[in-house]
Amino acid sequence: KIVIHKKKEVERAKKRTSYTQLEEADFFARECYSFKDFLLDPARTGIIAEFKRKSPSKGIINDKVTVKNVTNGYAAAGASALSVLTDRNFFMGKKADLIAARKANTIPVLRKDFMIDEYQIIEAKAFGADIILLIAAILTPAEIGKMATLAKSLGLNVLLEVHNLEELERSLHPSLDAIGVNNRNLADFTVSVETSYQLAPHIPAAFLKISESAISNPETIKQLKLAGFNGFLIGENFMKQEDPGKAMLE
Ligand code: IGP
Repeated sequence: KIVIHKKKEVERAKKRTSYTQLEEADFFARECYSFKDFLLDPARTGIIAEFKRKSPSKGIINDKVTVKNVTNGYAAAGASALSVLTDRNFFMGKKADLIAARKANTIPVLRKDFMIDEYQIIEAKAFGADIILLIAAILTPAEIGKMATLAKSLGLNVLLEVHNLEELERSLHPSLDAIGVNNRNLADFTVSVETSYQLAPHIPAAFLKISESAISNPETIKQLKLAGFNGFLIGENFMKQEDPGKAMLE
C-alpha cells in the first residue's frame, strides 16, 4: 500500500522537478559527511536521532516542535547523525524538513523515506542528505544493487534495513555501508529488540551495524553495543517529549 502510494508521488514529483533541476540545486555538489566517521567517533553517542511528527503505528507523536530546534538539540546532545522523515502521507514529513535539518547542522543527515525509484536518490542528494535508507522488504536484490551503486556514485552513504535473516542474506551488496535491523515489524507494527540480537551474528564485519526502533533506555544501548552494534536509531522516545533534544540528554 505504501509502495503504490509512493510510486504515484514520485511520478508527480518527476513532472514538477526535472533531474536537471535537482542536479542544479546548491546541495547537489556538496561532499557528504562520512556516516562511519561520525558513528565511530568516541566523542559521540552512536545515536541516530530522528525527527518524526507522526507515525502509522502511534498517530501524532509531536506536531508542536520545529526541525531546527529539535535537530540542534539532538546534535548538541551528541547525536552521531540525524534522521528526517520526508514522507508526507504516513509520517507528516516533507522535503523541506530535510533541507532545514541540513542547513541547521554539521552532522550527517539520513533521508528517511520509502525509496523505490532512482529519482528519489537524486532528490536526497539535492536536498542535502548524507545517507539514504533502502528497505529490503520492498526492494528486490537487483533494485538494491542498482540504487546503492547510484547512491555511492553520488557520494551518499547507504543504510540497508532488514527485519529477518532471509531479507539480510538476499540483500547484501558491496555498495552498502551499514545494515540496520528494524526491531519493528512493518507488517504488524509489533516490536522486539530481540530481532537485533538474533541477526547481529549474521551481519558481515564489513558493514556497520545499526539497531532501529523501540529503543527506550540507556541499558538497551549498552547491551546492543556488547552485541556489536555501532548505531542506534531512536525516534518516538525523544519526539514524544516536549523538548526532544533535552530528552536525549537525560
Ligand atoms: C525509529 P522509534 O521506535 O524509535 O520511533 O523508531 C525508526 O527506527 C523508525 O521510525 C523506522 C522507520 C523505518 C520509519 C525504522 N524504519 C522505515 C519509516 C520507514
